[in-house]
Amino acid sequence: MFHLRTCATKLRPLTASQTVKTFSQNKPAAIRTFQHIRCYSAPVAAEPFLSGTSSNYVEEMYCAWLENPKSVHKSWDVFFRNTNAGAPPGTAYQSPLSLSRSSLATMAQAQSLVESQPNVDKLVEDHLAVQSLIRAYQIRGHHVAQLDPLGILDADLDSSVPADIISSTDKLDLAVFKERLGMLTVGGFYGLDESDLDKVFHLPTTTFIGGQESALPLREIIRRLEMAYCQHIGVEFMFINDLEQCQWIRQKFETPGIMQFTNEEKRTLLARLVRSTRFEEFLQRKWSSEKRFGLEGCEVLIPALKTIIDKSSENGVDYVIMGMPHRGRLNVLANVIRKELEQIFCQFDSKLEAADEGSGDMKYHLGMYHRRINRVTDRNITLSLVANPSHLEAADPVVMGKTKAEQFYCGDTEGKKVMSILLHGDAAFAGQGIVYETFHLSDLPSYTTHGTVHVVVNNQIGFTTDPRMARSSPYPTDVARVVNAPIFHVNADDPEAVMYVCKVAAEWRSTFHKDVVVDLVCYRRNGHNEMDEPMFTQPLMYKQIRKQKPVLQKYAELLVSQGVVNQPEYEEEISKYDKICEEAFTRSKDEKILHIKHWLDSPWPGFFTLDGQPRSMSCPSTGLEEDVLAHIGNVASSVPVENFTIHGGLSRILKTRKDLVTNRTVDWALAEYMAFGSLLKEGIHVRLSGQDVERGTFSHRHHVLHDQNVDKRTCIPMNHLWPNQAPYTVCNSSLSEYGVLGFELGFAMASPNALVLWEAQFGDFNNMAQCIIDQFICPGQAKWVRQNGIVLLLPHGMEGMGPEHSSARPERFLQMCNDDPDVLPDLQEANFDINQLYDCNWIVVNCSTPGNFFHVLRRQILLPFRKPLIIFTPKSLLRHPEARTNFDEMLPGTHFQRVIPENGPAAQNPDKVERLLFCTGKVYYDLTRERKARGMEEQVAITRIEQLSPFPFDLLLKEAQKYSNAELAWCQEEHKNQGYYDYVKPRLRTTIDRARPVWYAGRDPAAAPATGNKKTHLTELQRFLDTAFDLNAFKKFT
Ligand SMILES: Cc1ncc(C[n+]2csc(CCOP(=O)(O)OP(=O)(O)O)c2C)c(N)n1
Repeated sequence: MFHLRTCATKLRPLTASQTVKTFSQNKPAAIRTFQHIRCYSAPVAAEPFLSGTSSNYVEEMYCAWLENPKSVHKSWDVFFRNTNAGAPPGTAYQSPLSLSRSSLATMAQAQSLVESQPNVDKLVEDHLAVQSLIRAYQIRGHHVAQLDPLGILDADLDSSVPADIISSTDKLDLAVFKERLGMLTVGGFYGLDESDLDKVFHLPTTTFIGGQESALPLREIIRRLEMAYCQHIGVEFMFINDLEQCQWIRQKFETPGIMQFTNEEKRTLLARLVRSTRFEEFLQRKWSSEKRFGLEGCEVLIPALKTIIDKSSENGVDYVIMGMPHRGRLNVLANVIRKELEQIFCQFDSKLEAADEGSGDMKYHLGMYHRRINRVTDRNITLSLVANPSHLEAADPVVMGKTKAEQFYCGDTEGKKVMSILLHGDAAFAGQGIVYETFHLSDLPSYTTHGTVHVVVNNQIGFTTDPRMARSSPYPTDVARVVNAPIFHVNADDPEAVMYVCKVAAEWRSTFHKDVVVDLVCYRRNGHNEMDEPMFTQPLMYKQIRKQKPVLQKYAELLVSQGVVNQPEYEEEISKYDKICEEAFTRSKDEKILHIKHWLDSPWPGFFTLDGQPRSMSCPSTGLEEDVLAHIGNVASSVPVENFTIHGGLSRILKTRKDLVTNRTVDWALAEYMAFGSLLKEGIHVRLSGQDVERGTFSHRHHVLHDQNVDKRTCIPMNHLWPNQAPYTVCNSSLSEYGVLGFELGFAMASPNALVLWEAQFGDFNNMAQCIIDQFICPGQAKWVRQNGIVLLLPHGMEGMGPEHSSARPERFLQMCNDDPDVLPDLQEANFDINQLYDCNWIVVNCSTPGNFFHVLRRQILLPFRKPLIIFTPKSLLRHPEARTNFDEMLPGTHFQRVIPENGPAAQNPDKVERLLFCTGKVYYDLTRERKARGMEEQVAITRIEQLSPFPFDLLLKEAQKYSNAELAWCQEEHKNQGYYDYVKPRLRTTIDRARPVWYAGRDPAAAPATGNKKTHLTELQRFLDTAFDLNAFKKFT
């Protein structure tokens, strides 16, 4: 309304034709998009009926009138002429008599202006009513669409028809229609009645139901609305707050006759349905008692996916990354990705031996990567299905991350070449929070993949649970509304409707680069898996399902009746595919060995040898030339752009950095800078993501500088290091751990030549991402033979900050390490340390010096293979004056130190040492301070284990042997049932062949990771330090 008033005066002096000229210059030709140009005069705006959505309608009328005064009803012509002639507010049009007494007076005043049209008020009202009706269908038509193929459930869990829709399921059955229309008239909602049905109404520009016609009888308007919104497609889109996008969707679904298919397309669709259906039938025949999570009841999924891929390929996409759950996965592998059938079939053979290292996974979890020609578009297309655990929806962010990475590496900044498709079950899509977390990444600059096509296999059941018990939202897809994604519900027993929405979904993605959802409302013909009895819990539904004709049969009959195919052709198509399956089955019997490698979803060409081995089994020095260190240090302590004002406090921080560089030392932040900066120089992309990582939770990092005078002007000095460096990405993430860690894991999957790091705000928040850690990072290589070099930075340390924010839970990571605590490896083996790394499932470190942190980050990339790296990072040590490293320890020839041995007075005279304390991380500084205070530097040696896993047996054996008279003790600041003790103790014992006991100095067992009381914290600290330095403490136990 604001615009109505402001624009009006400008237009007033113009004639209609003059105004038309001005207006049409602003109007794009292609789509009937509605501009935000409001061009009424103030008096018009003051008309009582011009409020809310009705103003749109009148505005459209006005535009039409401007273009051609005869194109609108006479009443409108009079109304607009009166308005432009300057009729005072409220007099150009008169509101209905019934409204108020005062309006009667106003009407009398204006009567002369509208004399030529005594029924103008009724006409305006009726037009407004029709516009409201059209809008009601656009907003709520999907509630009455016939979406359930079984006809027993309402897809929105609500059987009522919205009160403002004149729909009947009998499609304008006159009796029902009359009844409903009558109800509306009585309620006075529209003021329309049966006598209006044959009146002609001008159509607003916000509908496309007219096709070439600008006016239609009401009866036809309703019929067309029903055709567009209440058949087998339910379109949910009116929540989208972008007019162009809404117009686009309206045009796609409302235009009469838009859903047309050629006979060729219909035959292709039938052939795809044949493959989908017969594949499941074949598996059922051959392995009737094997679980396969068949697709029966949603066979249309295969042609649906193929349509999305064809259409996307046509629009320029050449790489599609997919994630999907169990349902129909084998079918997708066979018929969408085109995995060789014999490879799938031999997975059912329980006698096949596994050829690769690792423990493998169930056949319906494995991934796949395949490059082939898309036959429809004749273009190359790469399809990748990401391997996933049973944990539903957990792969969503992983797929997104991998997609983002693939886009990044091929410079696809708008998602035109690489896209993702995510499949979901209805129960999981509604129930799993990770879906929401993933949606919230979809539009963030450093995380967007420029639109994902989501396909929901909505079989209206989750294992045994009815949707009415499984969700509180009307549809399982409502979560997508948060990102303004349009949602296309479609009855999966209407294959052409499904193909149509899939085409539109793919076009939407390539037009707007935003997410879109296709909700395939279907059913599950069998139990949850093939062994399951669904009648126990869904008797009525399954009685109906038993009667349900399979979609292939229905569609074949339809095409035969239309003469598109004949019966023999159809049967020929079936036997052709059955033969393909049979032949593959025969070949599958020749397979003697099962290669999980054939199921790799992310190959890294060139990184390994042809047979998948590392190119070497050594790691070069991770040190750097002094000038490189100095250069990075100088950039890190400067602002590399002109006229950029940074905060005064930051200037001081940069000054401190500068002093460190001058003194040839690094603190933690500088060490990290040097590791990242040097890798960038070597062409390695570095990506650091997590909450507030740009500055760093502890305000130590400051990788993004903010101009204090110019809003949003930032500078990333790391990207100003070298002329041809790799790009550095540092991005504050959404407040999600599960989603963001999953995303970064996916990003790291795409290439071995990137250092991808996720930092938890505090280490304990890693448990919000537990599923990614437990299901992907820890066992990923064992299950799916794919390596991953993701780095987790987990701030950890008992600093009196309470039970939260203290522990990154090292015990959990260590408990999941795959090395044997009781077996001493062959320490004489060449490259023992590298072999150990190669064999482990992940590397767990806790560095006590910035230099070692620098080395381990660089080693992560210089290793000839990739393993996840878990780093417990410090908090107070970030600023600890002793936690510094001299450049000398970072020069060429230096390495990451798995163990930092005692190097003080005790090491000079090891025989005199009475106790050898082993520790890791920050407690080292407490121990050395205490030892010094007690003057025990000759009696107690302190050795730091920097790499906890794989356990440095070789180096620790040397330490133990060196201090042969000393008692051995493990000291940690964590509680006894936490931290590292349970991991370290048996391994230390194995190292020394159990010749000496390994004592414990640390906090007592506890339920919480740390006390909430500062005094207790300090008391506990002092108590375990006392134990560590009381040389009699363990005597009583011997
Ligand atoms: C996170 C998670 N919780 C529980 C399960 C166990 N589970 C496996 S399938 C399934 C039902 C899934 O229903 P839906 O998402 O509708 O897919 P459908 O099996 O019907 O295709 C459940 C609960 C699981 N796999 N993952």
